[in-house]
Amino acid sequence: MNGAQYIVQTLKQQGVTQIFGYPGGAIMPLYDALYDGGVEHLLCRHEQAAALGAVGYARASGQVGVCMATSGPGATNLITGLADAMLDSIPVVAITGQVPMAAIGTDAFQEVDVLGMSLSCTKHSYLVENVENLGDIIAEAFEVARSGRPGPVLIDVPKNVQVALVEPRATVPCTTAPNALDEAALAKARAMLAEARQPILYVGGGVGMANAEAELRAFAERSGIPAVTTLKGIGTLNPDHELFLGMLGMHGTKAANLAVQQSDLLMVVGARFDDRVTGKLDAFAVNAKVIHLDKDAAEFGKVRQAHVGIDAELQQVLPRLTGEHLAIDAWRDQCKALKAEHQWRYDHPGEAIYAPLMLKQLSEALDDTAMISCDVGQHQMWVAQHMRFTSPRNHLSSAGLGTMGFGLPAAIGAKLARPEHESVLVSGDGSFMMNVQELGTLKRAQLPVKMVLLDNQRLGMVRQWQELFFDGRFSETILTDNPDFVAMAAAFGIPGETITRKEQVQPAIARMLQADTAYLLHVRISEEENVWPLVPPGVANDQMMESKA
Ligand SMILES: Cc1ncc(C[n+]2csc(CCOP(=O)(O)OP(=O)(O)O)c2C)c(N)n1
Repeated sequence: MNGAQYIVQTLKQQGVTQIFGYPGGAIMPLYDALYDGGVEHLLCRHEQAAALGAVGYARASGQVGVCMATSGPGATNLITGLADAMLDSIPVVAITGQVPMAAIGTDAFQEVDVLGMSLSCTKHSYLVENVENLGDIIAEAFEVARSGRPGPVLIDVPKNVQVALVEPRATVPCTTAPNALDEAALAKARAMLAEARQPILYVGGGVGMANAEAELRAFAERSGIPAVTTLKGIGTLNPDHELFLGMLGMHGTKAANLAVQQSDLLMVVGARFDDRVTGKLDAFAVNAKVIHLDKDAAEFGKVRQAHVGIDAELQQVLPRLTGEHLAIDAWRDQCKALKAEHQWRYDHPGEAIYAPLMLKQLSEALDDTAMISCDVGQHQMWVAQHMRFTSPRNHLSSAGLGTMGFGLPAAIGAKLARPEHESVLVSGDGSFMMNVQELGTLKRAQLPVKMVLLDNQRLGMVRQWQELFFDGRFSETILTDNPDFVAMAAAFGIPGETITRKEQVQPAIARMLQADTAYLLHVRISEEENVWPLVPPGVANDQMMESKA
């Protein structure tokens, strides 16, 4: 067999059943091997969407997502998706074709140094120089992508390696052993928990990535510590629990931010003190000691000093942390009171559609297995605030990179990962246009992805900041020249409708969910609506703005 066939064989050995990609000159041998190679390949309409499709697939399934592209522009188009996967710790393997080894360094047609370009946005990158190494490199790449703190890995395969003949050999199974638990650190963490009067459990995306939701929920139940999550941690904890205070940070709940600010101990699990979480760092939870649990020890002290950092598998360490219900009744009552005092309000005057209420109604119309992908902006924050998630695998949001254009390809990837579950996109009119060509991919794959497009004819989140912090100078954020979105969907054979008034919302959601095809629900909303609350730049998280005044 040749190198390209060897790649397909090794991918199958890794359990790969779905690839997202786009062909071109330097990867033609691999596409030839895929022709009857027995692995599904979805032709996307842009390599960025192929990478983000793989991200969506990985996020929804917990498996490694796989994407591929040709050299040069195909490879550079993948880069945004890899950076997205890097910042959100998503396991992805990307395979790029490269010009033949002999041509590397000659400015050959469609030659770019994708390995060099990828180094800062992948966990690891390989250039395969010898066909003999292909199998081992691919096996290792999958292990690197999914082990420890997951992330993207790039394998660049020159064309001559793809066509070279090879005698396949069994790949050496590559597994990494977990670290031994640091018993002294554990004992210190237990003592800190026992002493704390106002502890908060601060949960990030790392818990879901480690499949440690059950252990985390058991710990939260046992200890009775009030809890908050990051954007990526949404779904990890029981959303209906009386001690769950919601998301913290810039657009977090008031209850979450106030409780965190008053806490004397932050137990941080699989989170990284992102600046969207902390706001003004030196004013963030100033009286709190920190216990930090993470699979990536580089996070300890990176942004906020930890009193104890434990680098361990979360599934192992969480059950060993505390056996008892902490004696913090007064604090629990205080947190419950904060939660009761700062409930969301959905009473909104007028006939126009109020996006937070609409998203709450959408959430109520879906069951707990539905996967919601979103784009970036106001609608993304409204999804995080007003939709209910019981698993982090159901909330696909580009948290770290904030990649506009993420939503549609991610929703496609999610639907392929879990065809039995509803895949719903919530997008904004700006973001939707960033990967709108993927309507063609939807059509090709005939996937019943449901799309809710919240159209405020603005780059809403930027408009909001211009209104609040740039004296209302709306520089390049007005999109009154948007296309007719329903007609555009129709051009791809996708039915849809536009709604503009509150009373149309629930029947339209029902029609969308009843459709057995893809569907576009185009929702006109006011351009003046803002996301509240908001921690303005440069202040502490307890200084949240709740309105323009
Ligand atoms: C690729 C990319 N370019 C620019 C931005 C900056 N940005 C963040 S939110 C936003 C506006 C998004 O507008 P839209 O998709 O309509 O959503 P809305 O905020 O109106 O809900 C922009 C331009 C980004 N996050 N990603």
